[in-house]
Amino acid sequence: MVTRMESNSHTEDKNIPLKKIKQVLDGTRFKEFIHIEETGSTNADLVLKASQVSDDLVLVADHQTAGKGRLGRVWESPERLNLLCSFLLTPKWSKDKDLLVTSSLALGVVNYLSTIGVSALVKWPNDIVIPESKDKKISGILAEQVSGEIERIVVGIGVNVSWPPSDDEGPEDAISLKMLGLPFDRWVVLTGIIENFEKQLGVLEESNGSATLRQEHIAHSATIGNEIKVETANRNIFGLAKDITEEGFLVVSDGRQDLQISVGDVVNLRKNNQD
Ligand code: BT5
Repeated sequence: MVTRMESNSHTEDKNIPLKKIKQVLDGTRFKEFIHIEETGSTNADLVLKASQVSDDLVLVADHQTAGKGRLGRVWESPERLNLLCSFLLTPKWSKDKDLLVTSSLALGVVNYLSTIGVSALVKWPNDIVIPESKDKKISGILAEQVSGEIERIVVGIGVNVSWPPSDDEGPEDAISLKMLGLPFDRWVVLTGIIENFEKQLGVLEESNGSATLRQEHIAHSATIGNEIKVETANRNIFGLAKDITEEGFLVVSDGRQDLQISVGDVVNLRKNNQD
């Protein structure tokens, strides 16, 4: 089903390939696609909606006035140029796999990008970066748990598609498909990501899904093998990024012991096989 969300929705927008989106959704758990012209944050909208609807769904906004990153940070994007999308999910997996929703979406995006010739990696925990462009960030992911009678998860993704509109304005440390020479339409990117995310959620649901995702994450990691700094809430940890656990934790060896980190920001200090 394809619907409008609020009165300012532009679902009638002729540029949105609703037929194609519906076709793609038909093969997935997502029962509904909602498009909205402007909102604060698509994640915040779905967190509110989680108690009102039981279906899993996809929400896309043309513009966010308060796009959220992790830990109170901001996700920036000009109107209509990039993909701003959130998914509402009902976990069919055990709670210990919840953290893996972020890596499932990240790997889905990396797999999709490879189909259009873009080699991308996952910078733990939630960034998609382009190694050939000094690890500039093309996409970020934010997952939020919504407690209630039935647990729900909202996972949002921003993908830089056609940013910047002209050659001279560009986001610092960010890169887009357009900057990589790929003039893509955000709706094409959306359908590709939905298909690939659904596949990864299928993997997550398998009994050995955590192990499979761990291996895939390590194989597509921009973090493992590097000397890193991890900024956590109470301290900075310096060491070698050694491993990712089946729960999605980063394992860092600080020279004395291996530490498992569930939340933090990674700064790559020295890359493996470089310098
Ligand atoms: C993220 O946070 O990367 C998660 C971003 C999730 C955004 C989506 S958009 C749809 C959905 N609705 C929302 O409200 N959010 C989600 P974090 O790891 O904290 O990174 C945030 C940092 O990335 C910022 O502090 C900037 O440095 C940088 N940044 C902001 N906008 C960017 C962009 N468009 N491209 C690359 N980097 C960006």
